[in-house]
Amino acid sequence: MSALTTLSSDLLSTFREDGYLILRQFAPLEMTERMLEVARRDVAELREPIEFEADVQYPGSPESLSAPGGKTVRRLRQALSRDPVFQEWVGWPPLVSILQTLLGTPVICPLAHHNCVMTKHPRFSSETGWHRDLRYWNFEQPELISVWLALGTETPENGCLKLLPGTQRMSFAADQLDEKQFLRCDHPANAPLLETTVHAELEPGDILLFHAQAFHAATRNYTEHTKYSAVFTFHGPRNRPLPGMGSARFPELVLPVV
Ligand SMILES: O=C(O)CCC(=O)C(=O)O
Repeated sequence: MSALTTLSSDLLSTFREDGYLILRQFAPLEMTERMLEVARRDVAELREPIEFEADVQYPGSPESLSAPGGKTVRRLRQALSRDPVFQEWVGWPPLVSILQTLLGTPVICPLAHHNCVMTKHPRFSSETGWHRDLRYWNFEQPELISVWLALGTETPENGCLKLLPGTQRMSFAADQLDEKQFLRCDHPANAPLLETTVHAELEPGDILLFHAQAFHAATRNYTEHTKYSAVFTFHGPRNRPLPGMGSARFPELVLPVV
């Protein structure tokens, strides 16, 4: 099977309309299996840098690093520094070609955001509320796209990502969000929007592209098996992190044009 390398105008319109797009059987399984192997090794060895479930203190998180389950990994950070397979993935020509269509050339991968393998473990995973990734990012423009690659099956039972289509184009009143910029589920104005929830169910090798302004969330993992996903973010040539801010604390990878 050869990978999709160009986005049809229909797929492009879908992304622009909904703020997300799923491309099935996109990444070679041989590559996803190598990523999975590295992720399992690094979780087993607790190879830093790691974000633990206890660090985020979301509903379901262990209370502290020393509590039961405290050392449950949520995110293997800095994936690009863990193994060449991640560089192979972000520079993989079919992926870069699609990102070029969406973002222009060259495509740039910030090392400060995502650049990780997200893991969701059966016993100690947490609930991620509805949020936009841009709430804590600092760029000149909001135009960034994350690519979520399933390394295993992702379903509502194991905490797949959920999205609210079209929210990348919407504005929200301050009181629709809580103090941490999560969408308030008890706010009457948010109720109709929450009914539009879409679950991004994925199989290994499927990718979900989503805009940094698209609201998304996920539940904990209710199955017996850990879920693994490789996640990277990209922007185009006319966007830059704001100097002195968190998004500029790491360099960025400029991808060769394909
Ligand atoms: O898998 C999850 O719990 C959600 C992760 C997420 O939304 C994020 O890292 O921005």
